[in-house]
Amino acid sequence: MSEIRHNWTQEEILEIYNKPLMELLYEAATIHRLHHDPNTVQVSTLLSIKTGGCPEDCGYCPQAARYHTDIEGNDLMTVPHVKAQALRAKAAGSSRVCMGAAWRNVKDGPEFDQVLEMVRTINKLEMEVCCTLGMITENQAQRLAEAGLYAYNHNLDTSEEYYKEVISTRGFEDRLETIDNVRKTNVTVCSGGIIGMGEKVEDRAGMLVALSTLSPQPESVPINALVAVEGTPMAEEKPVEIWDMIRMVATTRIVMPQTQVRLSAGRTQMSREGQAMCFFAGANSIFAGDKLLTTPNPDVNEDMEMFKMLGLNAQKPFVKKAQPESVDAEKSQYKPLGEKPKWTRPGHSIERNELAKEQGKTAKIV
Ligand code: SAM
Ligand code: DTB
Ligand code: SF4
Repeated sequence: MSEIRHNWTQEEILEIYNKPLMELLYEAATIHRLHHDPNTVQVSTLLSIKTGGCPEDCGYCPQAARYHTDIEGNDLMTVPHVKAQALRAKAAGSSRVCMGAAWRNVKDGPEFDQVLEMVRTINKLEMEVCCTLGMITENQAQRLAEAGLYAYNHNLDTSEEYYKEVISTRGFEDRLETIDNVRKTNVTVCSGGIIGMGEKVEDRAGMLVALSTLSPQPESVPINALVAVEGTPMAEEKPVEIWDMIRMVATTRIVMPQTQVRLSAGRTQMSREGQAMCFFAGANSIFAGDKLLTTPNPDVNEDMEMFKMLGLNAQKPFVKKAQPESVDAEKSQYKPLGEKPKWTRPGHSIERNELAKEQGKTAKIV
């Protein structure tokens, strides 16, 4: 029951997902207890260091420039600003800061150098540092690792089949390649996805096949419920049922026993009872702070109350893996290569994305 398997099939995963709920919960909770302290939850704070204006067409994302959403775009944050936010997050009980940038991929140059400085700064505050910056090369992953990065988030988002219905500006294989580049360093991998985008249960299982057959499996797997934002192609998607979230969390726990399963976007729509069932089913990390990247998240005090009520404790930093060292910029052994990798650009047409783009154009003219 406690072995790590890298050969899960879609049929096996579907069978787990569709079990009678009580059996699914019992199995997931049992595996959870074999590998983790069930009363400890890792808490991360998200920080959008570069918001909006993204060239990609991800159908779920309010930061894609082509859709007309209400978010306020920003240039890259300064290092002192990031440091101040990290200190706030630490004081509020977070052990990790996850910095997100609305980029397709990382480009070598002053902005990436600034991100590397943010990584060094937060690591020196004795906090785990995570980045989610889009696609990266092996050299860029090495430079992030050398700066003291603890984790890199790069979601597969859904199954390889359904990916084509969500994004046309990059391919599923690009995502796998970036994860592979991160794996060549000592940075841990955080990769998961979103449910509630109109996908079938088979796609949820397909995504879990793709993640669980990675070797090693990702150290962290975020399960997001779609936050349907007005102006995006998925604005009209119905909210995810809590039962789907519980089943997805439990199935993830069973196929990836050692992973930290992160109950991610969508918590504002979930009751405390619903979240408690997710923790019972094996979720053992959350994003805290009243904002995710651009959309709301439960208030920090509410989460603290929930932790108290459920008897949960926030995980200390670096208990799963030692703190990486931060090498200063002047002492770096990796030079930027200025590569221009040929990430794919399938460019096929996705009807709902095209429609939202057209509506976006009209909204911008008016
Ligand atoms: N641009 C980078 C990338 O795409 O990898 C990093 C930032 S991106 C916003 C990080 C992740 O946020 C996406 O992969 C997606 O899984 C999640 N996300 C974005 N919009 C979301 C939404 N509306 N609801 C749920 N999750 C969302
Ligand atoms: C992840 O899987 N979820 C987080 C984090 N990784 C970067 C982001 C959720 C974003 C939700 C929409 C928004 O706030 O813009
Ligand atoms: Fe850009 Fe990332 Fe949003 Fe896609 S998910 S539009 S790559 S910020």
